[in-house]
Amino acid sequence: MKLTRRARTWSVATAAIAVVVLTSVYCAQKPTSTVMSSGAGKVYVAPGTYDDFYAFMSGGFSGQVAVYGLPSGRLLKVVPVFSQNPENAYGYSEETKPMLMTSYGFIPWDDSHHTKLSQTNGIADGRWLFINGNNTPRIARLDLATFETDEIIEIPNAGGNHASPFITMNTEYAVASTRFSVPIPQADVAIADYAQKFKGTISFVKIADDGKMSIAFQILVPGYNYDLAHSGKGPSHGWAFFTTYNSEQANTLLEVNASKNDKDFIAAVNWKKAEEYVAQGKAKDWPTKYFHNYMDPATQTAKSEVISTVKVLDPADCPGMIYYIPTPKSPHGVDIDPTGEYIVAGGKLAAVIPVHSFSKMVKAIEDQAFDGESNGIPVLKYDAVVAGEVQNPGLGPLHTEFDGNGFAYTSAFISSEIVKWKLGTWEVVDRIPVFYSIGHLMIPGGDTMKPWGKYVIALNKVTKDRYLPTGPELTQSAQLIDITGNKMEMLLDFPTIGEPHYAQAIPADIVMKNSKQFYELSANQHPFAVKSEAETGVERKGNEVHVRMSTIRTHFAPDNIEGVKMGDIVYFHVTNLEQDWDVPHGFGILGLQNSELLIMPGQTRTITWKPSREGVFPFYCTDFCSALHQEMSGYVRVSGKGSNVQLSQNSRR
Ligand code: RUQ
Ligand code: CUA
Repeated sequence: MKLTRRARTWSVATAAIAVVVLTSVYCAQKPTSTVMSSGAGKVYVAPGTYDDFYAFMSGGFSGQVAVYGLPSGRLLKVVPVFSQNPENAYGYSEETKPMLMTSYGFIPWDDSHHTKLSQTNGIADGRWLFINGNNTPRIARLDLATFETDEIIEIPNAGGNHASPFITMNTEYAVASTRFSVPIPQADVAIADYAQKFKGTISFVKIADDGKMSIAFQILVPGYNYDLAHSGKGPSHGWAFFTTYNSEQANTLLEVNASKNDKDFIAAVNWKKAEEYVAQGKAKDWPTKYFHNYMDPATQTAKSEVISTVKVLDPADCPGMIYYIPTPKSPHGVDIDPTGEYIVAGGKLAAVIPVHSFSKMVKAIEDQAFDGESNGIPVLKYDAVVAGEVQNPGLGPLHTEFDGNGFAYTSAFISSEIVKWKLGTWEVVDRIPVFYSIGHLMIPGGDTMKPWGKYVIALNKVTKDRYLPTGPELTQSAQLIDITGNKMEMLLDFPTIGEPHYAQAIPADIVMKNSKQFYELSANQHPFAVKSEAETGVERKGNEVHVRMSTIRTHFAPDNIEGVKMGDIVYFHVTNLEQDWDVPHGFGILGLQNSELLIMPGQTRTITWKPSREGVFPFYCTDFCSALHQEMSGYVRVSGKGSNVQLSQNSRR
């Protein structure tokens, strides 16, 4: 049946009332409409009111982070991280280009998978958000006062930074490991020599009190695939856990050859021990090359430093630092419950969900309950470590989140469902189908010591018939499910940007009180900043023309520029003089081969333009800033190479 526009308007506008009416009047006779209407009421956020949670979802192959409000599913912002973004010149402006520098050169794209909020005492604290770059191994840190990318560090000696960036409970480290083993250090070797020559690394990225990242050390590990991770908490604080697959060390036809072993491993790393070994000088300084890029807060310009050595620990020199826990069939996710005791593996090809016990693991290590070793790493006895197995958990269990009330929720990719089960008894208590093919799932705080519960979000890989068709590619999809009752209840479908992998959510009041409204103009130390229109001007240095320009409602200064010549590169350094919330100005000029600029109040941003022909070129503000926005424009005159038109400007001083 088709809804008429009127019917749709009615249903939205009166949804809140409908909940009350339908539940009270029709409840007894019409259970299905009650479910639907109460679902609508639970996600309805009235105009002018705020959502309860911020949700931060990875953009997958878009390389960005998307910020949503929950429960409405409203998209609030896309924060560019690993990919250029012409909407606001991220990765195009001179100030932000260094952020995308790597040892492979300037990289305009990456594939981002896992968002992680910073934590204090095991609770998400809303200061920063971390996310991994998977393809060209990197970790980014976003500042949640500005919702901008503040820092990106490259991870050397890695191939596919997938098990990343999993934060320790006081944000001491972000842990990261290589998904693909590679020759380390990189070398020209035969791929058939995989088993002899390829290795993996596990990296510990130190996070300073101000958020600054640095690579503390790396651990060289056997050449398996390291898939996902989580850091311990509470009693297991000081340990980090990584799933592995391909312990077969296959290098071709992995779907068959890496699925032969009955069990692969969870690598349990005692990072406090590793720190001791580093302090004792056990780490070797390996020559390497990686970039560390960060925003200088004074100039709001990204800087790159190139680092040429990294500390590497070899487990052979460091007894007691790493153990393998046998885990059925190519495990995918590894998730630690809020008490820090249970280590839940997502055995994606397994018929059960194995749950390991941290305290049993410690005891097994003490008792030396080993089952031999794998490439020099001691393997613990499965029975000595396992706490229980969840039977009948759905097909293809991948990831688990927790509600803080003793229940766990596991995504099952193949059977497209979320399965709820009880910690300790391991019994499945509820299941709900999702549409379709769920990957990650997320409960606000659901991987911390303090889950806020309320909802679980299914982050689905396939959408098929859930929305209006949009050609061959359909939007990716998230689904919001109420978990406050005994039965899970589907509330809402909403589209996502790129492919949602992992996500995080946090109560809105923790983040919103710190939100920055504008940059202080008086604190702007950008070398080309202007503090008033009197400081604007044009200057020639050889074939470079530097324009110090200002914007304020509703004009540019200068707004007429002459004397630019063919062969020049023009640098427009634009300062937004506004000191008010939500008044960015934009800048674009005819034939700009770059992106527009979007300049926040108090900020200076620079875009370069190389005129390709003689003439007079209009520029204008691209952001509808006021009633006289259409008047906010100007001209640049471009003359021939040998012309004697003097460089000049006409500003309104
Ligand atoms: S994972 S494919 Cu996070 Cu389940 Cu990346
Ligand atoms: Cu400034 Cu439109």
